[in-house]
Amino acid sequence: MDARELHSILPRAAPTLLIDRRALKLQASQSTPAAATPTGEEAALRLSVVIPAYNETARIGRTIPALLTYLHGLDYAHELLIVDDGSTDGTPDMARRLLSGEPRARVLEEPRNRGKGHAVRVGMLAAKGQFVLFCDADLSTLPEDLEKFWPWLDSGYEVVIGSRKMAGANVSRHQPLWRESLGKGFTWLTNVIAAPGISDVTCGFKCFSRQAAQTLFSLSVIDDWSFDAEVLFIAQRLGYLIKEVPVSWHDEPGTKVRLWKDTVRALLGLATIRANFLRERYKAQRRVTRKHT
Ligand SMILES: Nc1nc2c(ncn2[C@@H]2O[C@H](COP(=O)(O)OP(=O)(O)O)[C@@H](O)[C@H]2O)c(=O)[nH]1
Ligand SMILES: [Mg+2]
Repeated sequence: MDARELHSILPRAAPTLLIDRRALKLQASQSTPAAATPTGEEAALRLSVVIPAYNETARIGRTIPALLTYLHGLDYAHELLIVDDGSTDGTPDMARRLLSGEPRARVLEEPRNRGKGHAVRVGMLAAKGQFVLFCDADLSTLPEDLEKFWPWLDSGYEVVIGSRKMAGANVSRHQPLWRESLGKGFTWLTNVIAAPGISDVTCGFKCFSRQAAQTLFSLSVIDDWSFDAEVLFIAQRLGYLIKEVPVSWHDEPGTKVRLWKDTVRALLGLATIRANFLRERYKAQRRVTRKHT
């Protein structure tokens, strides 16, 4: 992409420094655990892909080979991390089999099931790439959509997230009605209670700079389905600019979300975010994000 093409997709506004006013309340004296400065091989590793996986034997037989095909076609160094979330169906063994002979793939195993948020956190903190993408094990959004993220990531946005709700998104197969409604309701509530201005809080396709991933996931504590809201809440409080990018979505049947249990948990999660904020649990070094240069 040449400079003119890049310019055409960047925001029209002049480059600005953005300071989240609420972030000013945060004390500069406390710093978050910083990412260790990457060296050598790690410095050359451009991308880490993190996949949380819970009882996914019925789906990863198709999705891991598809993901590998995409990754093998990349002309930059990358790694793949599958984080097994205490599966009882042999998911880690199957993942290891599918990844045998892949030098840059790892399977991390959690001893018990704790929820998607926990699995994503483990992967994000273990990742060594300059940018870290997490996506769902069913690849409802195809990894090819990452190509739409690069111009934003390369221009300085550190939190770039997929949206199924923006103009330009292509939902070729919807989630079941109850599941889609749950996501929409949760996004609405999150906008009101925690992180305003996000069109799709729960889309399982989000990419962070390594530094942002280390900071945000070190501070986050929620293990369940509401972890996205917490991470976005902290990101906004710390002044990270969040860029939403329309993505494609072809829903793969077999959601692991349970209607009542996960709805209650998600609501409790939003309450937890507010409570943690009041308790200054998300205190961190004040941050000023440059929009782009
Ligand atoms: N629902 C759920 N998903 C988990 C859990 N741990 C990891 N995951 C992964 O999180 C992703 C959630 O996707 P999915 O079950 O398709 O839910 P969807 O959001 O309804 O599409 C998948 O990669 C799961 O394997 C868990 O405890 N519950
Ligand atoms: Mg799914």
